[in-house]
Amino acid sequence: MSNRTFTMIKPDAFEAGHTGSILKHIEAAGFKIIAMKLIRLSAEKAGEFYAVHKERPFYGELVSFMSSGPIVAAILEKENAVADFRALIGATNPAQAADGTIRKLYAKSVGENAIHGSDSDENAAIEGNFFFSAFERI
Ligand code: FUP
Repeated sequence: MSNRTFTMIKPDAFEAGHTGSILKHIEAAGFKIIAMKLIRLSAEKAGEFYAVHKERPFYGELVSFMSSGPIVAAILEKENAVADFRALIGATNPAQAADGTIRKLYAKSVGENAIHGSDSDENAAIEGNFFFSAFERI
């Protein structure tokens, strides 16, 4: 059972002023913040982060959206973190996200869907390491 996951509050949610509300949801669900930073990704860095989607038709839009404004990146800790966090954020497409999930509450569309959550323990570690060095986490 995993105990850490990685998240990003995406440019749409940050720009709309939902950062505080989203962090409140995350903490209320029992996740502890282990590391956190506010940054803006370059297109190059966003492309690197989403390299797994390189061949997908939405890759260009995804890279330009994710580098369009600031994001909040964080490592979160909780028992069963990866699966529980995926449940908390809801389906990729907010139209299909369950009531009360972060995407249902704050996401605009499948492309601009407010928040990221790692989909496996392996990716949680890779993604956390992409943003944070050892001295940046507690
Ligand atoms: P998720 O794991 O829920 O973030 O979803 P995916 O890994 O499948 O997709 C990563 C990101 O690509 C999504 F957050 C938004 C973008 N995307 C699209 O823009 N269009 C799609 O059809 C699917 C994903």
